[in-house]
Amino acid sequence: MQQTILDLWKAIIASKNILLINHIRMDPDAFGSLSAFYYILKSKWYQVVAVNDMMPPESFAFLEASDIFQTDLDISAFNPDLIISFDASSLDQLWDQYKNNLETFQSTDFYVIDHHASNHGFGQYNIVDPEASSTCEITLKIIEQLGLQNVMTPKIATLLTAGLHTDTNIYYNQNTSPDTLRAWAKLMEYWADFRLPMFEFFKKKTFNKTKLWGQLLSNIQSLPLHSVTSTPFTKGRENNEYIYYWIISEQMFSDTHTTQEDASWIINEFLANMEGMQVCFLIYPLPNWETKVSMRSSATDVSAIASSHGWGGHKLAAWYQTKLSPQQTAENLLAQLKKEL
Ligand SMILES: [Mn+2]
Repeated sequence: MQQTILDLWKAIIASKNILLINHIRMDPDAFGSLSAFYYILKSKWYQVVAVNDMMPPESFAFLEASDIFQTDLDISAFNPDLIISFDASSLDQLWDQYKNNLETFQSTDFYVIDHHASNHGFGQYNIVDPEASSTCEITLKIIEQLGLQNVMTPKIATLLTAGLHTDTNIYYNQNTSPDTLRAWAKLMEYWADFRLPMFEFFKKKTFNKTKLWGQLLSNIQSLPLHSVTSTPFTKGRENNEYIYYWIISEQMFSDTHTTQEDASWIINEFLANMEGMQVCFLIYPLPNWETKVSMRSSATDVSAIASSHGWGGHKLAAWYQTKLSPQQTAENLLAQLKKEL
């Protein structure tokens, strides 16, 4: 990997036009790693452009880098000498920008920077480290290895913290390593405004969202599993494993002037942290009249349940959609879970 990073630098020095790309429906890691590298290259006077099929979501605007992205660039006219991809784990994730410019991609030096274990190295050159928490962590490593610290700014450091924070769920999930924390410490030393992305992506609550969450909190449903024989130690909490769930109705969204986006985080914030949680799920209606189910578990393989409905996810976090009503979906899922648990 070290050699590939040095080769990347040689390719950068030899280039006039550099094209940066990241995965479709970009997340803060894809956004932060690409834009941090964009500003590093810009400060060295390179001709750099960033492309994606979609502009970044409105919720990234506070990072003040969204305007570097273009969705309708004529890539062959730009005629890049070097293409660098950020946080994409396969070619599919580069979507139409890749499909519509196959010839350019295949005839240009193409570097892939990523941290997904499923990435088999789809670039001509690959800087892929599955041990890294995030592509932002790898990007910082590249910047330091190439001795580019002198062009680091607080803005670039802040962009990199966005990917570290979100891909580790604020240094909580299993992506978090001692190297991740060292990277965070370095970004603090570069004067990253590290609290800003933390607030915007995790802590911020709007008034309407708080009203919706209030309705949900007071309506939490629980179903005890596996009754444990009463002993002096378990007395009063014989049922120590539960299914916890919420069903959100269309009415709740309209009463509180909220949308699906306001609901999605509550499962991580509350249901997933309930004491004795074996499985938990959140069910809500989508604008297309379908119903979305989001599941978490402490050990049960919920991705198997999701794939039985034609969807997927990870062992402990999975999701699916159905055409049934939220109420009917909940009844079916509870019946399915009771059979499995
Ligand atoms: Mn990532």
